Amino acid sequence: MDKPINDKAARLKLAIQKSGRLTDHSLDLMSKCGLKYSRGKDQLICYGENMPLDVLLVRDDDIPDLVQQDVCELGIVGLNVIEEKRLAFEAKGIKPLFEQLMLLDYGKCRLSIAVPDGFEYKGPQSLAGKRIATTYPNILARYLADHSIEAEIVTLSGAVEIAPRLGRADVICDLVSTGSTLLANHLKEVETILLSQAAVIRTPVPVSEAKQDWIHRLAVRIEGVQQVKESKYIMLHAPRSRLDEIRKLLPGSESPTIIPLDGPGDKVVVHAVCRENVFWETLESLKKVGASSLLVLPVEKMLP
Ligand code: PRT
Ligand code: ZN
Repeated sequence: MDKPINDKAARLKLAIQKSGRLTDHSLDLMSKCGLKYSRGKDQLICYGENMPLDVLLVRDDDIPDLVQQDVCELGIVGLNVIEEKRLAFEAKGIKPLFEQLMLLDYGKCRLSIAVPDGFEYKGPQSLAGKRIATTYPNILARYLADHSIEAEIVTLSGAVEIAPRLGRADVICDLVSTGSTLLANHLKEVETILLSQAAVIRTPVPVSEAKQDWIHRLAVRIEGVQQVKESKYIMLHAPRSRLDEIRKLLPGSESPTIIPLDGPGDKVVVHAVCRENVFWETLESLKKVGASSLLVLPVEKMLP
């Protein structure tokens, strides 16, 4: 039986970004996992009403530290922040006390090196002796060391893309998603040094059985939420003789359920969960091989 949800010691704490690119996605994900919450007066904590889980709203850079200090057992933050913190701790001889539990399907971006228009870039060695502005000094230092490049790292807290114009750096190393910020600043992306997306981190410190049970339940629900986004439930009628062709056309589906249709003839009903979107073209192809009465439905929840 579930522990009472107001048992303080059994309540999990999850840190998410307070205001930024990951905030809406992360709150939405928690809602889809079934969490109902009320927001505290200071707007810094969302108290879970139907799960023993409270959500702390903080700056994204503080999330790994909160898990490190055991203030929160869980956090949602970009791989870029996780990796930078991990390397920063390791450089200081501190063991990182946060580990990746699962990847999330949002916050996708890349950490790249970009050079100003006119810079003659012939490969990573062109960076030797240059000043590189970044907010990710540890990830950049690792990249330079891996490529045996000696360059000066200029650590900034923001507005990295204007550093070359201000004469503070020769090139930059910054996050990119669409690339339009680079374009607007006359910079060209030349190397990707890290691919990033949001991830759930957790403490490696053992937690109570009740908390562990909820971490597991939450992870399974998150997995389910991510899977249903693209999934569709498809139903159709088909002649039994064309089943092999129909199976091949169903995108990303496991073995479909086949039910004989009442009445004369050799028709069956096919039900399948497709793990990919079902496009009009697929339905047209299914029809061509004899399918009829096609129905595609959204999937709301899914548990493996
Ligand atoms: O206040 P706080 O410290 O919490 O927020 P923040 O300003 O540090 O972070 P925020 O909200 O900008 O980003 C949070 C996380 O979103 C990052 O750590 C990444 O994991 C992820 N993310 C995804 C991005 C981007 N895409 C992104 N495009 N973070 C930043 N950017 C920047 C990029 O550097 C560029 O300057 O957005 C600008 C626009 O990008 P383009 O390429 O689309 O023009
Ligand atoms: Zn930040």
